Amino acid sequence: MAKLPIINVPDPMLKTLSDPVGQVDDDLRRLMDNMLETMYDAPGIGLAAIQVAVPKRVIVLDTEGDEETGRKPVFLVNPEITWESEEFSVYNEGCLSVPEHYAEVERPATVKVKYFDYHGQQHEELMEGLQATCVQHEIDHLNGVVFIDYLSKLKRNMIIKKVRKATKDAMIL
Ligand code: GNR
Ligand code: NI
Repeated sequence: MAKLPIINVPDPMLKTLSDPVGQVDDDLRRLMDNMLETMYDAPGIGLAAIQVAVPKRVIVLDTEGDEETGRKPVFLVNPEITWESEEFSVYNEGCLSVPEHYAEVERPATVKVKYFDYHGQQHEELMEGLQATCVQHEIDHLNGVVFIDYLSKLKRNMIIKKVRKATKDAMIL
């Protein structure tokens, strides 16, 4: 497995509409393994392929596991939300492509998600709580949307400016 570099805002790649995957093969599984290692290393609870500069509709999630009790990775290929609750929940979200900035985002509390797994098997599953928030955040990435897009233009521009500066400073060090 290999750790991949994560791109940050305002990289225009993060605005890309990612392409559906044609088939789940060994090359795709290698990408998913590398994404999982990258996510655990960050550390994060979700990662979309576009965050490692690959415009494919692939997500990895692990909102439950930890090092002690064991990892619970979930791989989602071509995920689609087929139902969402009328009830909303608010979560203070962060993003590995927007390091060190957090903001409250309101999303449907429960969603039903149809997807193909690591072996190309199809599933349709109800997700709630943090997993529901996270899967919606990741599907947004596949559609070129980052959580700061839900904030005011003023807040978004301020965050982008700070991340850009921090990214630049990190390159000099
Ligand atoms: O690690 C992450 N934590 C998180 C917290 C609240 C809502 C969404 C997330 S996803 C984020 C990792 C990431 O950037 N995925 O795209
Ligand atoms: Ni993110």
